[in-house]
Amino acid sequence: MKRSIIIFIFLVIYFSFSSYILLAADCKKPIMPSNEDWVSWIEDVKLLALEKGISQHTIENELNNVKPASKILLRDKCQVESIITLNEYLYYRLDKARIVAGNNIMKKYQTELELIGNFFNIQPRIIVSILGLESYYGKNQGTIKTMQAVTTLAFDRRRSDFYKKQLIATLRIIDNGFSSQKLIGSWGGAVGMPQFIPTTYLDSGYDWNGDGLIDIWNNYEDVFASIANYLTSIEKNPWNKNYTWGREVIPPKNINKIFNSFKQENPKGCGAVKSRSVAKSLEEWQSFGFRTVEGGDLPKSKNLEARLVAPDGINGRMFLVYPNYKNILYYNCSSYYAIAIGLLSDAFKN
Ligand SMILES: [Ca+2]
Repeated sequence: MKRSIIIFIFLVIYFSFSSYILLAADCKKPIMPSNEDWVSWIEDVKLLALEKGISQHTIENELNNVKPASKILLRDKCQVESIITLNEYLYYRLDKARIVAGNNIMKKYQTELELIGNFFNIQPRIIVSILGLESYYGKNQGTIKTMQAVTTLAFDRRRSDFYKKQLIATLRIIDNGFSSQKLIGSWGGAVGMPQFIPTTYLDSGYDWNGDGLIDIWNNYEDVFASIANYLTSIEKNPWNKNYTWGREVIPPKNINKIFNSFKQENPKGCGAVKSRSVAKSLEEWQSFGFRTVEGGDLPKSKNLEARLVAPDGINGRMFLVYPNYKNILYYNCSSYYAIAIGLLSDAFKN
């Protein structure tokens, strides 16, 4: 008996320590590639870039001198997956200063935002909300050279297609005439005020002021138009300006009994897309007993389908989200993120 208790205690201690060691090992100073490994890998990248139509000039200029950066690997490996509630997440994102700054942007660029909103068929407050969360309206764009970020991450995740695509896209942006010295952003390779990854910049960047450059680092008009272009050009899910993103709701008292019946069967897409419930009309949600946060009836929109989102489970805050919400998830597939974008955009109205 005593012996088994001792063994049990030993195992508990052993496993707690070994998991701690595993966790810490990921976060230790990263092992950098040898010069030989790096140079031989760069030669492969050069061949790939040539194949993809990047000019010899850009390839030589950019890839001959690029070196991996340990601080980028350290950030990549040491991302803390903290578990926080929706309210904790929102506390740092829906702060008063951010709402005031957003309202100022809305006022300052009212004419441009109206034109861009009408052209792309999207509400300006959604565009400004994205800008507010991505980079605090352009203030926090990152200071890492994108070429170095994507090359380091493409090497470290050699089997990852994602960063190899970002590396080729970065070379293409430079090839198109953008100075690589000015091409800076986050350690993860996101650039400019909207924090686009390089492939998104190429696909959705928009030169609104017509000066021949898609400047998402300095020019607000290009930034607004690029965000609008991205959110409204998602295949099979056009943005509908007649509707908003969704709304917070109060569930009925019997939510425990009916909650599971709303789950999608065999859902497809990224995590937050899958975690939305099945679609029902607002009338149906009303008949189940869902009400607005003020306790009133849900709006009577016959053609609008809504899905229930409960990011903190049955005891947390709940939302009925409309089809536009899915487009926000394309920007960043996180329920917390999309809800924060929606609520921040609502705050601008007042
Ligand atoms: Ca421009």
